Amino acid sequence: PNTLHQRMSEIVPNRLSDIRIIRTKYGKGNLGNVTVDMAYGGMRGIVGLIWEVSLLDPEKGITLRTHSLPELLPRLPRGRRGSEPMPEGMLWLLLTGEVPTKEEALGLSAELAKRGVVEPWIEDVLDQCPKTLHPMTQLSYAVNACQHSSKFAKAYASGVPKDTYWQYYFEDCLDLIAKLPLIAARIYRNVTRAEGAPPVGRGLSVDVSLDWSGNFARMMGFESDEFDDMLRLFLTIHCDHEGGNVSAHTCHVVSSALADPYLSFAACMNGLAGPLHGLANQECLLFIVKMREELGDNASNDQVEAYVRAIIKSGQVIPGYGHAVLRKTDPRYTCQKEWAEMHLPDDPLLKLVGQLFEVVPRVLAEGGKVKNPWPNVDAASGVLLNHYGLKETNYYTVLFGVSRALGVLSGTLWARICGLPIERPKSLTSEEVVRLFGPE
Ligand code: CMX
Repeated sequence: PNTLHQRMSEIVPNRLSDIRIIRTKYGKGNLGNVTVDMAYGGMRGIVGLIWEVSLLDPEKGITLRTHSLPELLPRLPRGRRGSEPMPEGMLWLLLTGEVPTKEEALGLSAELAKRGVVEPWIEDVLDQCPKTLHPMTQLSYAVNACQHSSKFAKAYASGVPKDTYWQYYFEDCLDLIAKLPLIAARIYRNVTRAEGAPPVGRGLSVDVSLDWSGNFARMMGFESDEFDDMLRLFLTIHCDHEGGNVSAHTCHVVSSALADPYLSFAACMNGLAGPLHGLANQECLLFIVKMREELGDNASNDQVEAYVRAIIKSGQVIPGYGHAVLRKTDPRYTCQKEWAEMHLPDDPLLKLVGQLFEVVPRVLAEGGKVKNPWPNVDAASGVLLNHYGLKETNYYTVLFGVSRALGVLSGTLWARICGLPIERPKSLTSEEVVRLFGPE
């Protein structure tokens, strides 16, 4: 079958010619006005980026290369084991715009397994991290260290022509995606080891007969087929959420200075580690567990509502609810909730997830301050992980990050294919705002 690189090499020239035509025809099109409030307000609503691989609709949720999640999930190829789609298929789709055949996805899976090696000194660096160093910090640290073997950085330094950059960038992206399960599993094993036990040391390696998720699960120490399938689903659906969110945008802006994929993705992970973004999945499970401790297993909706109101009154946010762009229930929440209802219907935490869904949107909608009262991707994911024994909440964002590599590296690779220039929006001072709009 086609390798991903062959298919990309066929697609790239056609797509570049399409983009040239689009720019000639519509280059002067106006994408909207920017107000002073938008500049102070986190740039909400300002269209200022091209991100080829996904688009977020406020009502319908994410479309990945024009496919909505509910439409896409049944169509993505399954591997030799399990019944959930392989994230490798999602990677193929994001990069090429085409749903791969099963053979193509399996070929990519085998290629990633072959590339899944990490320099031993980086393993040693991770083994020397204190157990208490946050797993996201360790992930960012290790990804930065992998920059040592960047093919793009080396090619750039040797002066290769600009229109070949993407080829080296592509190599780095696949290498990095292939290394992530090994890095992330080592972090998991190290942070969860018993007090006084030695770090992982040598002996953690990718099994070429397993897929990307199966390898990740096995290296973390999980053995069940159901866990593998849950991980496949998790890694498939967390991959991308268009270009303006903190993690994707960070990857994009850092890479626009021609920093290689390792440096760009490490920066992206630092953004994902913020509590208003990826860290919310950790915060969300902690919130649900604490609520259960206080209310017990038979709480009424009225009790849940009183608990939620008290949290909001104390000035905290309800993790897992709200979104900067979405205005309806996140389809990524829905598919995780459906999985949970099928596989862990009696989990007491799942019951609380359901009760929160009945209570929180109504409470948040009161007063009209919160623009989106509905659940986002993080509202249910922790309950799944916890159910299968992955209880270390401070690790959850690492899983989000491993999945996010598929989307942000695809989007960023396409930015390099298109030769987008270094990013440099204009900023103003408050004095300048007054000078522009104020009285003499
Ligand atoms: N609980 C309580 N208050 C909330 C809220 C929530 N879940 N969501 C929004 N609000 C508040 C905001 O804090 C803000 O209050 P102030 O004006 O007092 O600062 C007000 O409502 C308006 O916010 P908004 O315009 O609706 O939302 P933003 O675009 O500013 O922020 C987000 C979006 C996601 C940061 C916010 O909804 C939030 O903090 N949610 C909880 C954290 C979370 O789940 N994050 C994960 C998002 C998905 C992801 O990136 O992984």
